[in-house]
Amino acid sequence: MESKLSVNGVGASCHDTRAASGCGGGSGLAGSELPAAIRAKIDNHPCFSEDAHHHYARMHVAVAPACNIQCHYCNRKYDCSNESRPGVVSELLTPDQAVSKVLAVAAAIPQMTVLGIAGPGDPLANPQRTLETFRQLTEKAPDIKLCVSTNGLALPELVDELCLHNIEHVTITINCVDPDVGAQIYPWIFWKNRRVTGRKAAEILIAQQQKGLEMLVARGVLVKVNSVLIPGVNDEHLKEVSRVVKAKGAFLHNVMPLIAEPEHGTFYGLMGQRGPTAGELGALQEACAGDMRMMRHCRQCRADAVGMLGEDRGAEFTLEKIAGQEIDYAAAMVRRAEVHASIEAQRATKNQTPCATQVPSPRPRTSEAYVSLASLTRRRPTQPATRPVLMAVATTDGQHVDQHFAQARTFALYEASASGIRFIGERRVVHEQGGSTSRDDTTRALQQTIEMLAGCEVVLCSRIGYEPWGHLEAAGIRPNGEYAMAPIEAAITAVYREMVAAGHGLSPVTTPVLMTA
Ligand code: CLF
Ligand code: SF4
Repeated sequence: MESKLSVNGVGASCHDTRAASGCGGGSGLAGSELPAAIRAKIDNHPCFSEDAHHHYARMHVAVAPACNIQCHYCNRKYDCSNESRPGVVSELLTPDQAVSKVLAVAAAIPQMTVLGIAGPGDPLANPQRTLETFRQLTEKAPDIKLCVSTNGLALPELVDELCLHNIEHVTITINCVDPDVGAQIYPWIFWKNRRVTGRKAAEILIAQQQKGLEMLVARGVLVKVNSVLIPGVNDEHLKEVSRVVKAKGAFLHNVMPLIAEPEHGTFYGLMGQRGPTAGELGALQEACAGDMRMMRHCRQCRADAVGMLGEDRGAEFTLEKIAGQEIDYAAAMVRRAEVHASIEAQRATKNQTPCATQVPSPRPRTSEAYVSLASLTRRRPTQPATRPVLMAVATTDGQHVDQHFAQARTFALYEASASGIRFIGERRVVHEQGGSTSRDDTTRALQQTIEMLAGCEVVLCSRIGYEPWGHLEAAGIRPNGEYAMAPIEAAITAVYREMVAAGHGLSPVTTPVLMTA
């Protein structure tokens, strides 16, 4: 269910760069306060530990095409948006193909520690394909954590089998605990060989989700609950959801913004249901945080995503590219263990560094939780400068990444480096055509925009179409829609850090100034 690279829509949750010292899962509890057994489970899981996502990668394999329910925010031609965002359809893999791909990625990207199955439909509505993939990987790649994300309808019946495959991390999308709310989100479910609609459908789904949650917790599995925030439908209600799932032992709550655009062809998209504003999302996350540990670094990634969160290296590992590769996984495991040990040594060193990189407690409010490079620099004035990166931001309010690339006429320019973030000014594009929407004029306007962005390495926007994405990349500018609605400074900080991690000639990832977690 995690979907693919943004073609139409992107939505990203707030990015909380604050860190519990060590390996806290999200806001609400420092890692050092967690029992050792739980720390061991989340230490290198990039979704369950905010800190880990700076160091470790995940990958998804799209082996699960079918779904057993209908969500009003889903159109089956896109991947499941319970834990993802709409995009182009994933390359569907057989379990054998998926396993080959996982081994190839694990050998090439030793930091990849987690394999998730999250779509493009519901993994547990495709139990044979999902479980066969897990079964093979348990045997062939025992050093990879296995993770699954589900709508929960089929969960209780499969909990024991999931545990057989050592699955220690499960995500359940729970948008409501009240069937009257559920009836506004789910038109039907497929249950015991028949279609059930309306309130009854929601009642069954909710009961199955809650039962599955309880069963997993009883077996020591860490459960993350994802909730899609749908203004006017479940916004107030999600506080109650948070309270209920926390009481039942869920580890983490991830409130994600609804993405609903008419071009997605979803019920909500077509009826004009809006998604939340950044303020609404932040306020709800903050309200829920009183009750529960919150995830704020979700990137709503694709069902076939590969790499660090927010990064997608899937194109390097297509079936065509991995065909015929013979992976010596025993050798790869040795190499992977060395890389992991080195990462852990770096993390240990960082955690011993006196307070320079630590975020003061008590935990700041959401709007203050973004630790800017600049603020870190103030605490480490001797940090050496490195090559600056120019980033353009499509923004309407000068504070958030909130504008579609195609609608932006003015871009705010920022320079990011290890020394901090600096606002440079604005660049404005004046399109020469007279407002025509002909293909030639649209292409010319795009070229003018790209010329205007000369010198920029990254352009941040809330959404971007497939075609401009390709043109920007061809011009050497990296489009980034991962931080829709996020505060600009937080988004730039995160992107810069990802570039460092990916090796773009910037300061090494060990640079203390960037280690905000
Ligand atoms: Fe994948 Fe999900 Fe496992 Fe992570 S993603 S199945 S828990 S390994 Fe992570 Fe991606 Fe957000 Fe999901 S950033 S969409 S929360
Ligand atoms: Fe779509 Fe909902 Fe099924 Fe996911 S669970 S594939 S969002 S209908």
